[in-house]
Amino acid sequence: MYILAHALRRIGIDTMYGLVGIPVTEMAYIAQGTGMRFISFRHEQQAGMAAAAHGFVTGKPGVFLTVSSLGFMNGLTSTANATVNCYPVIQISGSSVREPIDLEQGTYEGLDQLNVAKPVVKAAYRVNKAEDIPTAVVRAYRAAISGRPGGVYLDVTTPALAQIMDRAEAEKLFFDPVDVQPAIVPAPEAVDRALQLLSQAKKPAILIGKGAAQAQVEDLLKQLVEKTGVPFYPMSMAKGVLPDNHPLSALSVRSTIMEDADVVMLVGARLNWLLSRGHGKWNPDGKFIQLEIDPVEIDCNRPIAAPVVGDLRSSLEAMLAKIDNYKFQMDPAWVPGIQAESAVKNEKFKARLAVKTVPMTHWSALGAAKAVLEANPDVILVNEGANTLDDTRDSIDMFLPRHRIDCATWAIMGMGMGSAIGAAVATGKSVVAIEGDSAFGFSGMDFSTICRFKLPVTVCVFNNGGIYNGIGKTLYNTTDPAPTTLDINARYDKFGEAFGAKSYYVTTPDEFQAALAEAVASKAPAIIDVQLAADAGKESGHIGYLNPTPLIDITV
Ligand code: ADP
Ligand code: TZD
Ligand code: MG
Repeated sequence: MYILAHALRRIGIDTMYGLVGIPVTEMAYIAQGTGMRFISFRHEQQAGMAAAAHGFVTGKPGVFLTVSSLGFMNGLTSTANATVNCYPVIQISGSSVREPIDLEQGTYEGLDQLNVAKPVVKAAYRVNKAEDIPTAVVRAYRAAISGRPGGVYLDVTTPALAQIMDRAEAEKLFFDPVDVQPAIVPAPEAVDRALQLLSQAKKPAILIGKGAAQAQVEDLLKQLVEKTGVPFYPMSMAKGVLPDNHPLSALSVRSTIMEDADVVMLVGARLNWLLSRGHGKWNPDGKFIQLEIDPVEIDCNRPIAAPVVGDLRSSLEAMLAKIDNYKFQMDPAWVPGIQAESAVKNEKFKARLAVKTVPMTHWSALGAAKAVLEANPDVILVNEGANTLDDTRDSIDMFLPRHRIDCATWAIMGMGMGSAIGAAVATGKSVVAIEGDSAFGFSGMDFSTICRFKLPVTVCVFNNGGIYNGIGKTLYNTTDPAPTTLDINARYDKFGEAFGAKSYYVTTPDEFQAALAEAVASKAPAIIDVQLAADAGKESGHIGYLNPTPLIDITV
């Protein structure tokens, strides 16, 4: 265990998230003994979400520790989610003695964890003896962070954890790995091909994804956008890479970009379901440039005319170095058109948020939140739900990179408390989590972790009484609540009382704004029950079209 803790410290890990028990309890104490922070959770999934947020905001792997069998499985959902989202994460789990697991002899918490993990993580390793721990930690670190980042599983068996070694012998095993995140420099001809296409475009656009946020290339993107004058559209977690109020932001005119742009340059963004996989509204004659680290991503949905495979820093540097060799031929009406359309849309949106509807809708509540969050641009915003997600993303402008964390590529509920904790611990900054009442339910108990560690996190629960809303109809002759119905009268603020945090119950936009401003200023744990109308919100928020069939009223 000492070897594991020291190997992690040696590679720069200063925080471990986790939930202890046999066989890793002492591991957590020992980690603390090396000067590492150990943030202990109520559920492993949240420890994993915290590690993921830590990875996203710092660019270094977030590490979390779980016990064997179910603890491991609870955590694995987060490691899988990290892999899908390209967040660098290392899940370290204790596991039982191997022999009785392999013979299925019914050992304590026996599970072949390595093989369960393998299909859903970027890489998985098992350490059976203490001598291998330093190498295993370095391999896990490299796997998490190099190339396309992802979730890595490190299985540490009980014998390896328990093994005692001579200290001097153990010290000889440690080493400092060289160049753990090597630059991947794009081919010069790929860079020229991309610049050629971008410069000849009449209606070009740059689409920024969360890969760009993670790669911390905001300085280079700013140069590229401002030098070329090409408008940009940020994906949800790329909001703030360049400020949302930048004159070249096309945030409000996504459809125009999709339908009219002739060349779109994807920067750390995938053409996945979030972008209709390149079909639907997209201009069928439009061409794509893709700056991407993983060569296998290219062409996965639409042919990519100019792939630039490399790490974003190297690729953007290479493009900027050659950009003056190219004459940009953008249609002079393209950007003014986008700006004029944006101005109209922004005005409409502003008017919608200004209406102080009571009982509150998502919009009237967000009008209040917007005032506070935009006055505190350095607050990190965590956001999940359906309507609560979509409407918050559309309402709250971001001005700084890596300040928005949400349910992302898998659209999962249950990232809220963990992500808020990871973001607050990793950065020391204040966090506001805007949560649907259903979304909050998945991770709510880890609000107590926010309180135990006295983190500057304010949780706002948008209570409309259900999944999508609180007016789910009971279609058949049952006395049970509708499948989407939760509790419109629930008082989520009582969590604050239970765990010693500031708590507020608000029913009007003005009350919400005052409470949120006070809670953020306090830099202490706080929870606000934001009482919405039960009919606020529609099925599946903005993605109702993905439901296989509309909700129909058939009595059988
Ligand atoms: P979004 O959901 O914001 O569109 P995605 O998660 O779909 O973003 O895409 C992020 C992409 O960025 C992934 O394909 C990933 O491989 C890529 N990526 C991550 N880090 C880097 C990097 N340092 N350099 C280049 N590409 C990167
Ligand atoms: N389970 C998991 C792990 N992820 C999911 N995405 C879902 C279930 C299904 N789901 C959604 O896609 S959104 C959502 C669920 C349960 C909750 C929406 O309700 P909410 O937000 O209260 O969080 P609104 O504001 O009422 O829409
Ligand atoms: Mg709800």
